[in-house]
Amino acid sequence: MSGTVGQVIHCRAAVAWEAGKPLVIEQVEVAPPQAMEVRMKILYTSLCHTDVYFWEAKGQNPLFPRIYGHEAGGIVESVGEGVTDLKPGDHVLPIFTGECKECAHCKSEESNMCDLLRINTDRGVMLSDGKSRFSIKGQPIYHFLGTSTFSEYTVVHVGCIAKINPLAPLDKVCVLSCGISTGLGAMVNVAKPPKGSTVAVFGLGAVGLAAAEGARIAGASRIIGVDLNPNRFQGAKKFGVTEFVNPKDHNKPVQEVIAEMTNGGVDRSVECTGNVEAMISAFECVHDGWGVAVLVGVPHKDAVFKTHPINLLNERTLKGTFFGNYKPRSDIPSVVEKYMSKELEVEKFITHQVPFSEINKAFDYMLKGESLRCIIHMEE
Ligand code: CXF
Ligand code: ZN
Repeated sequence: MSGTVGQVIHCRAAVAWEAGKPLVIEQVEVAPPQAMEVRMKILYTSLCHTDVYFWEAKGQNPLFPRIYGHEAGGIVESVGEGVTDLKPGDHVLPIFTGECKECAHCKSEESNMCDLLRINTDRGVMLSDGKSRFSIKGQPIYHFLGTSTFSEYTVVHVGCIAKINPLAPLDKVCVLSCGISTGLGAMVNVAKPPKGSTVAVFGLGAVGLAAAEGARIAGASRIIGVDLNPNRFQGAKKFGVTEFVNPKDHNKPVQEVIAEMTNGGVDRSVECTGNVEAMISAFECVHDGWGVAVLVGVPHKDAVFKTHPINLLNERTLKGTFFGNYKPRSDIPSVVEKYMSKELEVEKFITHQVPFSEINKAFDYMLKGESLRCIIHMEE
């Protein structure tokens, strides 16, 4: 690897030239890392809904050409000036949001919303100099979420990199760099269900199933899965879901159905769809006196959450969370350790695998709703 230090690397990347059009594998140039940056070799990456959402460019300013991808695992190739805690050969997960360790958020035990490095979906360049590290014959290609992992090599700010146990299999733990940690953390860090409690999870995609997995780990006695798609119910049992409610099967609001099933409401609920009606149901289905609802799903930009204030006065708590309240550098290594100690299972989230040259298949599986996570193997 040392032969490439300080040099431009020529490698393959999957470039999105236009919104919604298949990615094209191209030869790209990847510039060396600048101050506080790390250049890493991606070994495995997986597709998350956020990649698909921005690639489709529905309702936002599209930046093209762009290299998508943010859930991944790999190895440090070289580091820029000022990077002291990472060295070539370290095993790492890039994270779409960062931790500078210096701002008020990073210094607070309660927040992971770093001022310097928090997610920015509109930026397509590196923070330090406003330039891209990717190009094709000199034409700049935009970054995505500061990670751009659909490339054999990428450049990431050091604050957006979690250094993990080198014994952890990267083809499995790569899924911990976004969706699974988001759902898991929402449950174990924010909802915190007491042992034996009753929990509802709205949305049984990868994030919701990770929330269910968190409830299982916490020792919840009943985990009620709520989804409009009955095909998801069978598979959800593996993640600890004990009962199912399909709102379409009832002619009253699902919060009333759940209240009847649970003698007044669940102790905790986690919402992972982003649909504002589901968010309201998730809040109103928690028990008065102690119930806590946690919002995770990303709503439509014009959505408005509406509930009668008495629902709060009656001692229900409404919370929201971002990336499961995990601080990327400080906390994600310990999530990897939960996998290593077999407390957390990640294999069951991995439903598909494709070689990098067939990355567009991963988009098809996700768009058809067939996959939870599809691992893309960079080395074929
Ligand atoms: C999401 C979280 C909310 C904003 C967009 C990104 N996380 C990763 O996929
Ligand atoms: Zn994601």
